[in-house]
Amino acid sequence: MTNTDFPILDTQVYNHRLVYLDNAATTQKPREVIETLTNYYLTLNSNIHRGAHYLAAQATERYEEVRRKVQQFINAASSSEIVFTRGTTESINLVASSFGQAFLHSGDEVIVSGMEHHSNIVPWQLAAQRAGATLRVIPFSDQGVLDLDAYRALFSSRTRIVACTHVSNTLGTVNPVAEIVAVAHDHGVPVLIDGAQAVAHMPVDVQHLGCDFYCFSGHKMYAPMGVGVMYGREELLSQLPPYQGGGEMIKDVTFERTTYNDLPFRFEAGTPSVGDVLGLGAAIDFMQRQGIDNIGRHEEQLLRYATDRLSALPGIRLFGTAPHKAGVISFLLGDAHPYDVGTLLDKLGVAVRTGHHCTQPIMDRYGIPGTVRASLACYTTRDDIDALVDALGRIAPMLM
Ligand code: C6P
Repeated sequence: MTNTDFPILDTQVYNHRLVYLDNAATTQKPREVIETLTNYYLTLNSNIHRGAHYLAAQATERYEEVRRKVQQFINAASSSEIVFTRGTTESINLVASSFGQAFLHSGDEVIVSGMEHHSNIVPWQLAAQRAGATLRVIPFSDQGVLDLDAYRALFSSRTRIVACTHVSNTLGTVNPVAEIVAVAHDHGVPVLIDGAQAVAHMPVDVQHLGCDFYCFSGHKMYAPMGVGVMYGREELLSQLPPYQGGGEMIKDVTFERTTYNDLPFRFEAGTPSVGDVLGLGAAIDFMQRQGIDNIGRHEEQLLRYATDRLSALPGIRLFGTAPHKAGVISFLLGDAHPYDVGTLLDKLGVAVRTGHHCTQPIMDRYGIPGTVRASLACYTTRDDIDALVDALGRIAPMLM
């Protein structure tokens, strides 16, 4: 792979080479994904599932082909378990809303982990408020490792669902999802996994993990913004009421009553973002050509290199030092505000994210306002890490 696969990486920022280390926010898009999107609008654009004409039939076929591709990508048992959404946030809201309506009652409990993105907290809070249920929170250690004994102790006869992230977007921790699921299933409780930060970095097999729901965004795995996936195990998904009403999710409508469509269409009301879905298909092809194991190994080596180099800098504090991590490094430089660090890095061409990363409870846990976060992708190089470390060395005297 070269930069010609990712044209944007040739960008100059304030006369510096762009060093893009904000991949947990969104990855850049390979040329073939951009071309797939462009070609869709140049040659195929039409609404799907409804037109009686050539373009509509072609677009529908391509769209459904991507659904089967996603099924294989995460090893779902059936393509009807794959629901296209706008992203992880919409996927989790869909489950929290529908599951909440069907299964949450006054006095019930929802278990979430203490390292969730707001997208896997607030939808459950909303569902819990509607039902009169409460959230119970799995604590984590200073290193950023979930306390599984505490997790086991959280279960009660009122526990209805567990919602947990696969990989923390702030700490980088890779959580032991299969174990988390097994514990919940021992109590007869289903599990939703937020896979937003996992799918681009490691192979994901939903049947092996055993989870009941698995949610992710296309834009964090080299696909366009505007498309995401909600995987739901068919047996459970078929018991959930629709999330949104509208076209395509119905079989029959009168003013008195509506019968709903089969899975997965029941959960895809309205016109979907067809071009973005095709772009997701191209992104999966791209990742599979690189080899997801190869991407994971590459990022793991870089993470080790970056951790070693950053740890050697005077005054640095790392947040998230779990033994099993993905390519996310959160840190503070002395007492400097993360925003100041990020702004000065930007002037040297280094793009990082600063702030609470939509995980305010993590910041509260450590008693800090935010962190500086560097995050990796398949195109990240040692040169990028060196550029980050050199830039930090240059700005440190201004801030400390
Ligand atoms: N995290 C980050 O910079 P959406 O916005 O729907 O594509 O994804 C939401 C989301 C859910 N869960 C996790 C673990 C995430 O990391 C994210 C998005 C970005 O960390 C933007 S806040």
